[in-house]
Amino acid sequence: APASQGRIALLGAPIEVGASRRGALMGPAGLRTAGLVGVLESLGYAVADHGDILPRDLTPVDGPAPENARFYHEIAAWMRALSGRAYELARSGATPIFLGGDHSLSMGSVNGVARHWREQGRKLFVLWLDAHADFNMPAISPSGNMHGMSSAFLCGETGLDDLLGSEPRASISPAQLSLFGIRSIDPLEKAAVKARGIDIADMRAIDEHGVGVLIRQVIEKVRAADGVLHVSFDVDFLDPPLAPGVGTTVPGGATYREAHLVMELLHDSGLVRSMDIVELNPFLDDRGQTARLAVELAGSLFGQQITDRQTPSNAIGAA
Ligand code: 6HN
Ligand code: MN
Ligand code: MN
Ligand code: MN
Repeated sequence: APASQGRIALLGAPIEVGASRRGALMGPAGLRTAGLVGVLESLGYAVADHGDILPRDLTPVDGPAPENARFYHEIAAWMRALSGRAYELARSGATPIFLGGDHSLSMGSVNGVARHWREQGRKLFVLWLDAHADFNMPAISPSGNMHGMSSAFLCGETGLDDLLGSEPRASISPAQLSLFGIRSIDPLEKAAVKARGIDIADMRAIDEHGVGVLIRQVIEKVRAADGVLHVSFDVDFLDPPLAPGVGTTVPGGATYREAHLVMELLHDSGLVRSMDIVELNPFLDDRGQTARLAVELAGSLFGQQITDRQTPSNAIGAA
């Protein structure tokens, strides 16, 4: 194996009630079956698989629930557990990868990681690779599904204020969020993203400029602030024929090479400190192809190279 690249910590959260379709609870198992641990070990990392948080580990939450937030109590219990575990894993110095589970997961994982970096005096930036903006809140969501609310929650939007209970909330500023790959956004959500000035590379921008230019802009923003980066990867970022194993496919997503290039450039930046892989639904997948592609892309994010040549002359940091 190559020289040690450091430590990666895996933590699964088989949560699915944030989405309208069932099956994302099989996501962590699907990613393991597709060989996630072996790929990361082959790249030289020491990988500690912390298994899954399970419903029996959760402390039940009761009390009033906000309107239009489906399965609020269950999700609150997951997020309190996840935020605490994410904080501890980040603090341990490992690079955590959170295995979902639907995208509500990020309300806990990113909050915990952001709390750690806040204590270190570093700003955490979040790159949201997704077909959707996930910037709804209960007051504006057309579905009430909480996986469509996670990026807004992380930016401190109100309406789920008690979600984390006694877990410290570590919101990011809207300027620390970058949405990337977006092609489905609800009308009031669109207005909210605009009002907050969220940085957004939608599919039209990607078509016009290419992922290389746009990802470099994200990287430069993080670097200019001496920040670190969390990558929240919703597999519906990918074009549906490549990645059918997700409940919320939207046509016109990232191609195979666009997705790999995003991950390769992010790796070369040296800024990535944590990741979510969410929304994989093995029940909808076609012979494991989506799970395998998600694992391949994680490989690219953590240093898999096609060849070992020097990075191209337009790489970040090149003269
Ligand atoms: N995801 N905007 C829609 C909603 O129901 O709020 C879809 C959200 C999808 C969420 O894919 O993580
Ligand atoms: Mn999402
Ligand atoms: Mn999505
Ligand atoms: Mn989705």
